[in-house]
Amino acid sequence: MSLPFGQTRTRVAARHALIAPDGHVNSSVPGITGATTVIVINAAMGARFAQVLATFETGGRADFAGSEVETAGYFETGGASLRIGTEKAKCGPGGFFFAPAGSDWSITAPKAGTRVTLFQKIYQVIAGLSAPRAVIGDAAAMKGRPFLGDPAARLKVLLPDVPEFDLAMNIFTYQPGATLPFVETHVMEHGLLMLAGQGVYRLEDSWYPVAAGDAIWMAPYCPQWFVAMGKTPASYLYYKDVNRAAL
Ligand code: UGY
Ligand code: MN
Repeated sequence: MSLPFGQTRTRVAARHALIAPDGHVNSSVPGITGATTVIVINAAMGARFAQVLATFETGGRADFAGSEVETAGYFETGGASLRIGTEKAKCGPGGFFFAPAGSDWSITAPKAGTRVTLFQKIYQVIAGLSAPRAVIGDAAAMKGRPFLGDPAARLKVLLPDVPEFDLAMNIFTYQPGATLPFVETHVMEHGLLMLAGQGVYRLEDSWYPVAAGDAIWMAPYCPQWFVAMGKTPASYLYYKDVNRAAL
């Protein structure tokens, strides 16, 4: 559905943002070729991480050398070959990975139209703690657990929740009418991609209709709440920073 002339659902506020796909503009990102790449969230917005959406053409690829940056990735559609260090796998829709800081990784031989979301941040080292391991998995094969006892709101925790990992990547799926049980306010920051369905997201004191394709940034302590609406389940992928000291 086309929007009225001069309108967008996108809103960029000081401590949260809704980025609707109608406003996407591509950037060249070093390491990614043969793809349209949108830097949906990054430090220029006020975030402490980056959320990048890459849509690959046939023959496109991503090649990243080891650095202080760690990457969590999720294949929304399509498929490709993935390599992290010496580990190799084929990823299809629902495939995900974590490439630790210091590891080189690549995505090659994508099917045309493969959509991958990358969350990238600088790894926060803790002296004496070993580095997190590489992870490759398939969210499509995971069931999800009821969130705080509600079977209508199910959470898939994709990465190990152990002190070595300073980021989490999860998928939340809500039946129509299901909600986050309360308005959350927390130190963790979020980057979010709506994968399916629709609903209303509360961000601070604003309520936004959201649908598949929308992205959201929530700064630390941004009050947040969601209700799924419509006739099909709503699902979102999200990032958060975890497991680090208060001071
Ligand atoms: O993990 C979370 O903080 C999650 N419950 N937040 C959210 O879905 N906005
Ligand atoms: Mn939250």
